[in-house]
Amino acid sequence: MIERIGQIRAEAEAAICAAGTTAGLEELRVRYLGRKAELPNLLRGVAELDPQERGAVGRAANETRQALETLITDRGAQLELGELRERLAGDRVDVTLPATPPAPVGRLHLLTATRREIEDVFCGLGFTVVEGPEVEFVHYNFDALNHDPAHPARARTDTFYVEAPADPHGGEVLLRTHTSPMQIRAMEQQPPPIAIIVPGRVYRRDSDATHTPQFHQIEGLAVGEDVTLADLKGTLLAFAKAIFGDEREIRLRPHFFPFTEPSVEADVSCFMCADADAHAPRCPLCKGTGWLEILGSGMVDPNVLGAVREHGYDPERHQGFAFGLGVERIAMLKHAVPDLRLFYDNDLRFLRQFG
Ligand code: 2NL
Repeated sequence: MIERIGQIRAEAEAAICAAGTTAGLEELRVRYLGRKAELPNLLRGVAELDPQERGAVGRAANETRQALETLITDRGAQLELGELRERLAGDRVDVTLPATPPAPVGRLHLLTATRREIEDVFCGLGFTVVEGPEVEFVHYNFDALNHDPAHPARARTDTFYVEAPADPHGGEVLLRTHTSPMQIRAMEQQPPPIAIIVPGRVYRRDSDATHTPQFHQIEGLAVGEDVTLADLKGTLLAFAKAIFGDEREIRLRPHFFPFTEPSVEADVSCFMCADADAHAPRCPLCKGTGWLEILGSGMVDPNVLGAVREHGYDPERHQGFAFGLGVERIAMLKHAVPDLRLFYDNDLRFLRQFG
């Protein structure tokens, strides 16, 4: 019987060492140590053996069972590790591969791309971007900006008024006609020095080939103790070069705005004639003048600073410049878009040409 136990042990050891998978190993465990296996059966029968034989057989069988259990546990750990490694190698996911099918990414609308381009230029010059409400109080949209109550822009025929809860300033509520109201709000929140731009939608009662009731503006404001008209000119020149090309020049022409004094309109030298043949006929973009109007600007009127006096702006001590531009106008000039309404038709044949 001792001999038989030795045979079982030798056979089982060889089989366990040769097992190639955890499943195969489990079968061996059942075959050699399971309830119906020979060795456990033998162990159960030890009590019936001759007393002389009992001790030696019982010891040999027990030892063998323990040895085989240890062997199975060790081999099992080895096989499990190997199988885990194999699974990990096989299941590896390359997260840098493109998704399938490739996700359609679309493109930015030309107005969005232009707005972002302009924002980048002014951020590079040290301005911060701030945004504000499109539904405004007359106080922020007109009064604080030195707009005379009789100014035509305030008329029912020019501006969208809104039925809304009473304005704490006692005035009416409207769709903002420019983004300057947010500049007043920003000055209320931040003492000088300040340098911000405010992009956003604005609304006017206008509708023809060159006007839509809603369009996009970017206004800029820089106020400190020594911000001058020269700073305005340098800022606008840097802007014009960044958007229209490094060869561009600008010129300022006197103008009038209620919120600036002096006020100027800024022109950029025409990039179409500059790049064209010197003998070309009258330039279709600048109509032969050599200049393109790009925006309105000026030195902030002291009355505007007076409206935010309680927030640290002293018209005797502080001064600065402001400007306002139409995003549509800049995009039309830069990309020779012939009609403003193309921006809003959502015709993909137009939109796909950009971005
Ligand atoms: C245009 C050009 C302009 C401003 C906007 C402004 C804002 C503050 C103070 C002073 Cl808070 N000015 N904005 C200045 C000049 C021109 O817009 O063509 N507007 C109709």
